[in-house]
Amino acid sequence: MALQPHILSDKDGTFGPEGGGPDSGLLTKTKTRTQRPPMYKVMLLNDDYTPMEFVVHILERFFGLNHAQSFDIMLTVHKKGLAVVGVFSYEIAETKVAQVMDFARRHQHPLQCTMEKE
Ligand code: TYC
Repeated sequence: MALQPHILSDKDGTFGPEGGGPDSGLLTKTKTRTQRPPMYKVMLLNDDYTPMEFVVHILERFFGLNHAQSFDIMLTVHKKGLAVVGVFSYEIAETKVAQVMDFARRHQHPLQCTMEKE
């Protein structure tokens, strides 16, 4: 009568070679989602005192915009109250805001620049 080798069965495949048991040689893949860093909108706010040319100069100097782009954005702020002038990583946005606020303060203009998570 033949022996019944049931104790060696591997119905669930745990012990390979196709299963994922110890030393089976199979690699398990873990899907890792890469998170993009949050981005921040930098905005200029309108006021009644800062000269238009000063705002245009700020946009050219700190945001790398040409004169026409700068004039357009300045006019949008003037008419609508505020406008987004660029979208940056946290550190870059923080630096732009600080540069604008410092430059405006040194020229004694009340211009306000803020940032907000997108
Ligand atoms: N409103 C200002 C004026 O009439 C011009 C201005 C534009 C001020 C944009 C601030 O962010 C600003 N002189």
